[in-house]
Amino acid sequence: MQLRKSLFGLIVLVLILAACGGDDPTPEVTDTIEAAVDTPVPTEAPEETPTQAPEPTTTPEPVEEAPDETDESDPVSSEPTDSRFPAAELINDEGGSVSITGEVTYSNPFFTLGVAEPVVILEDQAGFVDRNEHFLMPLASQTLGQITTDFFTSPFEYSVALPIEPQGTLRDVDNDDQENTGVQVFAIAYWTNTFGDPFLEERDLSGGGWSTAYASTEVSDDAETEREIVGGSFLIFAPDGQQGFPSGFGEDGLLFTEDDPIVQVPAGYTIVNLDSAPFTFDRASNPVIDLIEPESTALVDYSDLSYSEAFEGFVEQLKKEYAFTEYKELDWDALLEEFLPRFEAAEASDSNEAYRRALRDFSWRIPDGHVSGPQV
Ligand SMILES: [Ca+2]
Ligand SMILES: [Ca+2]
Repeated sequence: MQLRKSLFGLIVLVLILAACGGDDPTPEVTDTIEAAVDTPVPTEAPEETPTQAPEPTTTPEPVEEAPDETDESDPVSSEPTDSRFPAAELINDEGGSVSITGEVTYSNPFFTLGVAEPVVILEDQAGFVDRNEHFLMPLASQTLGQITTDFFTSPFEYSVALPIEPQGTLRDVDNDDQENTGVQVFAIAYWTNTFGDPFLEERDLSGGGWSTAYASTEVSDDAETEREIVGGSFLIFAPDGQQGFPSGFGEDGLLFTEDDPIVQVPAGYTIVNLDSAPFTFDRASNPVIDLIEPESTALVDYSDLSYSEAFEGFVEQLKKEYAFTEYKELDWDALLEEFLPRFEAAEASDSNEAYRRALRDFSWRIPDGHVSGPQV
C-alpha cells in the first residue's frame, strides 16, 4: 500500500517536473515527493463533478514552493575553500609521485670500497629540519628502493615504489605560530647497510643526521654553512591540502628558518626542486631524480695533464684542502721544489714507473696513516 502511494506520488512528481520546464529540480527530489504525495488526488474528481474539476489551482502550488527549500547538503558550499597560504605553483600536475627512478653517478674510487649492502632509501629529513645531527630516521620511515643495474658500474640505476601512506616524521614548517599537522620531508639517498637488519640503524648512520653526499639533496661545503641543504630536491608528503611549505630560502639563505616564504601544498606527494627561485613543485607521477655526487666528494681527475702538471695541481690542492698542514708542520712549497724535478724527469723519459716512484716517495713525506702512494 505504501509502495503504491509512493509510486503514485512519483507519477505526480514527474508530471509536475514536466510542467515546470527548465527549473533545476535535482536538490529537492525528496521534499517534492512528500509535498506531491500530500496534494489532493486529481484523477477521481473529474468523473463526479466535471464542472468543478477544471480548476487545477491547487496542483501547481508545490512547484512554486519547491525551489525555495533550504538545502543543507549542497556539495559545493561544504567544500573546504580556506587557503592559509598562496597555493604552490605546480608543474606536471599528474596527481603526485607514485614511483621514482634515477641514476647514481660516482667517480670516487672509494665509493664501492668496503660496501656491505648498498641501499637507496627514502631518508626522513626531520634531522635536517631540526638541525639535529643525532636524529635517527625511524625504521618505519625507511622505504627501501631497488638497485636495478650493476652497483659496481657507475652510473647505476635505482627505483623506489612509494607507499600510499609513508611513515616519515611530520614537521610543521609553515612559520605561522600555530601548531599544524605539517608534512613529511624526504630525500632520496644512497647508503650502505652494514649492521643488523636491512634497515639503517645508529651505527649505519654514523650516529644520525642527514645525507651530505649521494642524495637527491645538495649540501653546502662552505665552512660557515657546512651541512646546510642548499640545493637538489626533496620528496614531500602532505596528509591533507592544508599544509604550508617553503617556496624559497628567504633572506638568510637557509631552509626551514623563520624568514622562508610559504606556499600551500597539495595533499599527497610532491617533488620540491630547490634549485629554482621560487622552488618548483612537481606533481609528475614518475619523476626521475638523479642522486648528487658533491664536488668535494668527486674524484679530482688529473689524468689529462702531464706528470709535472698533475703533480703541481695535486700540491696546490693539498695546500688548500689538507686539514693538518700546520699540525704536521708541512711546507708544501718546499716539497714541491724538492720533488718537481723527479716528475719532470719521469715526463721527459716517459716513464710511468719513475712517475709512480716519485709519487710514492712524496706520499711517504706526509706523516699521515690515511695517505698512501702507489705500491712500486
Ligand atoms: Ca604552523
Ligand atoms: Ca630561510
